[in-house]
Amino acid sequence: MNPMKPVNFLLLFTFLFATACKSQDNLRAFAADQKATSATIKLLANMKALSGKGIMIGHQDDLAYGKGWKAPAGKSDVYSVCGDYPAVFGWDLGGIENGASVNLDSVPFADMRKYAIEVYSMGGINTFSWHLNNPLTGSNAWDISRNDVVKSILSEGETKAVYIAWLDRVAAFLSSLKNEKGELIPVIFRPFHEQSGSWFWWGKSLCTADEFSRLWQFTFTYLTETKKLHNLVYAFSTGGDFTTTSEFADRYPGDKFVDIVGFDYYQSAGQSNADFIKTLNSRLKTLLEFATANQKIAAITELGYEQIPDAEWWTKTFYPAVKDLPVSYALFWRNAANRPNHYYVPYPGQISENDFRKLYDLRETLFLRDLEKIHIYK
Ligand code: BMA
Repeated sequence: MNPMKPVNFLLLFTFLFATACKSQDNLRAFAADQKATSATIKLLANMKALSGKGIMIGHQDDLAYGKGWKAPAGKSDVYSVCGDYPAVFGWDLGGIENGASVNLDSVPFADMRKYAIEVYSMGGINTFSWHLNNPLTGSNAWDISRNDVVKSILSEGETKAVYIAWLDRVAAFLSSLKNEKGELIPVIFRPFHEQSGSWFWWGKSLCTADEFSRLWQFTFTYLTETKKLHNLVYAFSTGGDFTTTSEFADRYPGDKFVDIVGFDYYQSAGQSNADFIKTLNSRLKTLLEFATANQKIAAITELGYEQIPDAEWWTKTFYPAVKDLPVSYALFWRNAANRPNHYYVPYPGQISENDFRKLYDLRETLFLRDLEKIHIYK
């Protein structure tokens, strides 16, 4: 544990000053939602200004459960290892569409709301993905038995009505995220992820690029205009299977509908560290080319090496792949409480625990305490 992690104050204050000098109007020009709340615009601007100064480290479901424990223990595996929380906290809305009280990974939505508000008040960032069920078959997100789901959402019919009712529930949840003054908390919304693969009903071989874009645009317009929800930062995230910017953007719905661009990438069992570094690094360079040209924030929206079977993975494999690149954040996937081999950050006693602390100690990796100093919503 090293609470004295070195911080480059000069850089932090320089960027804060730079951000403060730009008018809200200038900053707003780059937001997908032109009516985004000023705290949402500030979040975007600060994320942009931070990119290149340090990479924020995130963890899915960090406060809800971890290796061998489940709330209400009130723990965090990241905190147990390095004495600080992640900067970015991932949550998943899967199940909310049915009015369920817990999500697909058994996190009660009432707790998720509480955690997200807590994260905001500690100065951290929340990002929500949505493994939503299949609105045509009623089965789960992985049900790819029909290739006309997106098409039927876009037609005037029953599936569209079902999908709209689901969006209403998502909107109700996201609009319940308020601070103590009753103001909406800005959060990242990352729907329809990994659409470049074909394992979810919204995947590549299950709809055309045009249908996918229209689904995204419909969702965006419904949430912003019909539901008047203006606290969302929109993240478009593909799988890690592209090599060119045009492959990356195959299903990109357009600059007016997206704030963050990213992709999900995992080290697979049997993949060498060298290959992982090379592949992740080259995907990031392509992503950054696209992000720069389109003035978007770039992130690794999901990442990890299941069970981290390498004691020095953090500083010898992960960090070399991202070093010196202006990537905003990397979200490591969940430490499942109910699947013993499904974890992506160390817990006390795990073989990579010391190395994770070394990653934490690097000036260029940002955790919650670093964000506390920045005031990312101001
Ligand atoms: C997957 C796995 C599943 C989980 C899903 C949604 O990658 O972690 O166990 O249900 O994400 O969080």
